[in-house]
Amino acid sequence: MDFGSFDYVVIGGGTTGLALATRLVEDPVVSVCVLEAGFAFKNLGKPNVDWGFFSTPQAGAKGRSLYLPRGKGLGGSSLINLMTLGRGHWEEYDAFQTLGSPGWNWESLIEYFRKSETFAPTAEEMSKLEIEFNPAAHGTSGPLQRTLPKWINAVQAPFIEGMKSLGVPYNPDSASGNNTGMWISNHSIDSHGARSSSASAYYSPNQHNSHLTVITSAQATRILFSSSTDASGNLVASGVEYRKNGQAHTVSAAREVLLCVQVKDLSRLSFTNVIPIALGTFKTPQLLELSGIGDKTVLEAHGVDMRLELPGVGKNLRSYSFLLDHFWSPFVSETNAKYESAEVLKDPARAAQEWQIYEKSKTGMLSGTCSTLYSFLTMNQFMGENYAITEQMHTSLHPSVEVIQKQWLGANEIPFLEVVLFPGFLPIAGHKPEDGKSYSSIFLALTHPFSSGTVHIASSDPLAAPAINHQVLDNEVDLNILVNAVKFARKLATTPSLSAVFTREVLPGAGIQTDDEIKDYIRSTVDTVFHPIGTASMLPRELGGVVDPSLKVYGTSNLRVVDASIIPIHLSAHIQATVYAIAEKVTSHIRFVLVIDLDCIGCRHYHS
Ligand SMILES: Cc1cc2nc3c(=O)[nH]c(=O)nc-3n(C[C@H](O)[C@H](O)[C@H](O)COP(=O)(O)OP(=O)(O)OC[C@H]3O[C@@H](n4cnc5c(N)ncnc54)[C@H](O)[C@@H]3O)c2cc1C
Ligand SMILES: *[C@@H]1O[C@H](CO)[C@@H](O)[C@H](O)[C@H]1NC(C)=O
Ligand SMILES: CC(=O)N[C@H]1CO[C@H](CO)[C@@H](O)[C@@H]1O
Repeated sequence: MDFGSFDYVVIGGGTTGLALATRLVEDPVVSVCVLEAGFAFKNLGKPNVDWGFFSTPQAGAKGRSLYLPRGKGLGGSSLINLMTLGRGHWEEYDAFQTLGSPGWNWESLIEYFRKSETFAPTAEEMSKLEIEFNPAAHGTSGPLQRTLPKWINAVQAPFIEGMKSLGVPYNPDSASGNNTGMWISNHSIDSHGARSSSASAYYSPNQHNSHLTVITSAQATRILFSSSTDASGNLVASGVEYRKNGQAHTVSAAREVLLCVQVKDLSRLSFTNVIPIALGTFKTPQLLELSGIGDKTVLEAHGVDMRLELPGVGKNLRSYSFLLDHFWSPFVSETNAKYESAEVLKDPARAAQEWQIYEKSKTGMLSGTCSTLYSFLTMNQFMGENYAITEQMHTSLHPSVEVIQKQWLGANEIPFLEVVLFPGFLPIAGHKPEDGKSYSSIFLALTHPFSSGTVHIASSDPLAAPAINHQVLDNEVDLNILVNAVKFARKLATTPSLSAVFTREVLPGAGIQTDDEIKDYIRSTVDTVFHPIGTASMLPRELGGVVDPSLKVYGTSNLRVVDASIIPIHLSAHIQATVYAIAEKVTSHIRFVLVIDLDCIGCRHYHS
């Protein structure tokens, strides 16, 4: 069955997919269809939806398979993420350009960070949290709602003092291009205390727009191509095959546009009739491979006919790796009982009381994620004398990315470690808090790992999960950075301001002292921060790139990838703000081209 024809078919109604689709239908003559594998949720705050992937067994993590949640449903991972908003360092965005993508730099992205968000703190909040900000870097009328925390744990003040005593400065505005130091978190939470996701922020206000068609429970299985290529020999995507209720269906891009452009100039096709893929870092390379686009050996191994050879598909997966098992945090300390920790919520009476506070005033422990202080440290801020890292060391990074990261290692400007205070015992497999005690955890994460992995199809069955292999900690550089991170946390715990607060080290624990013991502890507890990128990298084609600077898949006329998989080098940031900015930037780009292309305007009038 053929569902119909549209100007754009957006595959994936996740974080970027919905941002892109709803921006495109702002142009009243444009029609967009979104295909989403999951459902639409009435209660946007608490959907229980997760693809629930696992990595292949990781040699660097003692053979463990890491749990890799991914949101499934309208809103994608923005429905289940931990709502932290942040931006990286300006040089990290400029690196996109250095790596070969003109126009992708901090200066140009800042406009789209602003466009995506609304941030309106009160003067009282700002003085209480010692925040000053450059208004030019913050948005005031975008869909995504960004707020400051309404509840701050009492351990935070001595923690800030302890960090300062080790030379880590407080940063009053981390979102203006310099994110080093400590700062108060911002979350994708609205002023009523509810999650702001791409579903609530972008989709809800547009759900009755008749130019926007959303097909849920529709899992894309293959991209369809026209039998002939365009004038430059590029593949022309003509539609998408998808599965709904066990039945195969197809959806096509608008025939009128196709026809009109064919008559005039086929090279213009790339500007209309576009099929953006927004399935996220794990599923985008899978759909490309299922459609015959990718590395020849991978496709052959699974009996998929090759349509277009692009060896970079599914390679260069970069992900944060960090110390602790289930979610994060290697360092846990028992905390002086006068400081309450998240454990108090296990008492049903206390939890009910906190719910009441939240319901009534949208404040209290349940109004956010409890973590409100984030720090991003440059090498000299935590490595001490211990730079056991040289430029000669072996890594599994893409060579161009490796050159840049090695420069950053020595320069002490770009953060290499994230340190987050959590007022409680983070979930760590095999370890549990004791009843009645208070805890604090310090989450220690690599921001620029030197290991990189792959995502490929594991079979030609489109409904099967892809094989995800991070190759976590496959090199000594990452391991040494984390060893020094653990030592830094230990030093922090014994600073004068924290020694009376952090009363007993629980993890790694007093029995773990030598570097080898710490390395072993790291391998047992390392896990990802859920920020995978890079499996359809925006890099030059000859360097293994999959998309060009307009996010068009090389060798195709009208296929684009618009999600986290295009990011070619990692950032010292939680990535959702960047992912929204990418969607905003590419929409502006597509629409700009439509406006200046007079022949295509003719097509669109004909179409509408
Ligand atoms: C548990 C968790 C916590 C996180 N915490 C944070 C945080 O606190 N701060 C932060 O900045 N970032 C966080 N992240 C990361 C951030 O949320 C993601 O990087 C971002 O949402 C990715 O957006 P995306 O558009 O690339 O993919 P997604 O939002 O995952 O969208 C992909 C969409 O495609 C759909 N889809 C997949 N396959 C198909 C198919 N074949 N057919 C049709 N549809 C399909 C999916 O169902 C999904 O809706 C977290 C992520 C997770 C999973
Ligand atoms: C970045 O911010 C930190 C914290 O405010 C500050 O100490 C540092 O000097 C800044 N770096 C630059 C290059 O401005
Ligand atoms: C990471 C982030 O966006 N931090 C911002 C939180 O809000 C304050 C207040 O404006 C800003 O100064 C930070 O830059």
